[in-house]
Amino acid sequence: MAGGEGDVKLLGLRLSPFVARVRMALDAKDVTYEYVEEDLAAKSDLLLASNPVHRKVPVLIHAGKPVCESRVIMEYVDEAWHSCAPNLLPVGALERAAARFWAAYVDGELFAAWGRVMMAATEEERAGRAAEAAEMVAHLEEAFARCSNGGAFFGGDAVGYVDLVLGSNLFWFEALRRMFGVRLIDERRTPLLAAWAERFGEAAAVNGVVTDTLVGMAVEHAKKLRAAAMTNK
Ligand SMILES: N[C@@H](CCC(=O)N[C@@H](CS)C(=O)NCC(=O)O)C(=O)O
Repeated sequence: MAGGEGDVKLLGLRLSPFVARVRMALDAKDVTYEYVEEDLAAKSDLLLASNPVHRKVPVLIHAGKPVCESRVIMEYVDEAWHSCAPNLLPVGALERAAARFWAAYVDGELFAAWGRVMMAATEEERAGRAAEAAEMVAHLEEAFARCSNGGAFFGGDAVGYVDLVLGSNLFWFEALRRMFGVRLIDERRTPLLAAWAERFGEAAAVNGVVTDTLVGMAVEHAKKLRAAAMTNK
């Protein structure tokens, strides 16, 4: 194990972007860990005891101590395995602040926005919601130009914090494209992000976590969520 700092366990859910980013962060730093898939309809005692406040995945358990909330976990992984390349957060204080800002923007705004695209009841409603999400993605296109400094990733030459936070949503974006033909990142409107998404998909830490099978699972899950929402109307 890289870092040699004791046992690492991750409580997760394959379809969760919050979990996927943590898995990719651990893989990027070559940290060996045990992955435990949770059933959110019957949460394990370990999950409830480890995250009694939110009762959500992911939870990282390192040497018996839990760390909750995906972005907190990523920062923890970066610090606990600081000697293992790559650094997830940039080195400079201003660059770190920018990375945290954009990661919070993805989670606080874009995540809910693409969820609304997925759950729209009519094509007209979906078009409006897709336009809202596209505006957010346009901000991220500008952020990429600034943060990447001409490099391949938000983090520069290597996949970093913002790459993993945004990139962990990409398999859901692909599910939206397959289901509804909605392209949140597209070559015409957001050419930098379109090229970035290609590179991100090829990065070693991403392969194995985000797969075509996972996109298929996301499509099936989205269909179930939509059916449940229609029945509850
Ligand atoms: N802000 C949290 C969000 C985690 C989250 O929403 N996890 C969902 C799965 S995608 C969950 O565990 N939900 C269980 C529940 O709501 O009961 C993070 O970044 O870790």
